[in-house]
Order: sequence, then structure tokens, then C-alpha cells
Amino acid sequence: MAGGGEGRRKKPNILITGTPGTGKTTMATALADSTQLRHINIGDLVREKNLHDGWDEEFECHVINEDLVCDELEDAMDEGGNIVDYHGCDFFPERWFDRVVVLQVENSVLFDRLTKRGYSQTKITNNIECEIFGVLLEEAKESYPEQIVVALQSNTIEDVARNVETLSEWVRNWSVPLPV
Ligand code: DAT
Repeated sequence: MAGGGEGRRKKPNILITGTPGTGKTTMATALADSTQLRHINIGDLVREKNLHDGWDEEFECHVINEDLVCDELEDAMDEGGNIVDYHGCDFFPERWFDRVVVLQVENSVLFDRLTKRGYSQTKITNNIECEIFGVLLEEAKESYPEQIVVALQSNTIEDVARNVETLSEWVRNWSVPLPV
């Protein structure tokens, strides 16, 4: 039996999470292309709709207002067919997601990506530590049923292609009725 509320929605909701720089947006964009599901980048949404309580100088990011974000997404998530992309996962309602993907990368790869992004030394160190300690995988396992959480490597472009193919197949199978 599948878990995570399967069968309640016509199309599934997928959460793609992981440390910044692990490739969430890259993967979510490719998966949305392949499946025609809707890609929701929470960081962009927060900026566009001002769903935050200002700028955090220490962590160099917006302080997102989790209640406003959840209110904003409620209808779309009820409807289904969304790929949500965010570097956190513990404040979304558990019932929203049918699959939770945690992207992981090697430290040296993450270091190069975050350096290219122009992050400060502190921000790079914080994010590498987050990856080393597996913070997002832990958070996902604590927040969602174990059987819907999957950790995937995203070091190379080949990894993206393979992960998108695997997940697209899973999405295609979502609406196939079980034999009677
Ligand atoms: P995130 O959304 O997790 O912050 P991103 O999708 O913006 O990450 O990717 C960060 C950078 O790394 C970007 O320049 C694209 C590149 N990248 C992402 N996934 C990759 C992969 N699997 N192989 C090679 N490069 C990748």
C-alpha cells in the first residue's frame, strides 16, 4: 500500500528539499518540464508576495513568515499537482505531500557551487555544516512518514537526469488505477 494520502488528489504533491546549493531548483524545474506539474519555488514566492518579516542580517536571508506561506499555498496544495522547492520542510502540513525528496551532494561540490553563488564565508560554512550533519534529511524524517521520504544524490547532471526519470515514472504511475 502506498502512503502519504495517495488517492485523495488527482495529481501528487512533491516536496524537494535539501541544503541551499544541492540542486533543488534545477531538479524541480526539470521535473516540472517532464511531468507538467507546477513548480513552486518558496524563496521566490516569499520575495514576490512579501511573505516575510524582514531581513536576517546574521543568516543573510529573509525571515519567512511560515503561516503566511502556508495560507498562500493551501488551495493549490489541496488541488494537487505541485512541486514545492525549499531548504526547509518542518512547517508545511504533513498531509500536503505524497513524496518528500531530500537532495544531497558531496561537500567539495557544494563548496564550489556556493562559492560561485558569491555567498559569504560564514554562509558557506553554515550550509556545508548543514549538509555534513544531514540536517534536512533528519528534519524530513521527523516531519513525514518514513515511506514517503527519499534521499537522492545530486552531484552531476547525470544525477539530475536519473532522478527526474525516476520521479517522473512515479508521477505517471500515480493516476494509473489498480487492477480489480
Ligand atoms: P538549490 O535550489 O538547491 O539552491 P540550484 O538548483 O540553484 O540549488 O543549483 C545550484 C547550482 O548548482 C546551479 O548553478 C546549478 C548547479 N547544479 C544543481 N544541481 C546540479 C547537478 N546535479 N549537477 C551539476 N550542477 C548542478
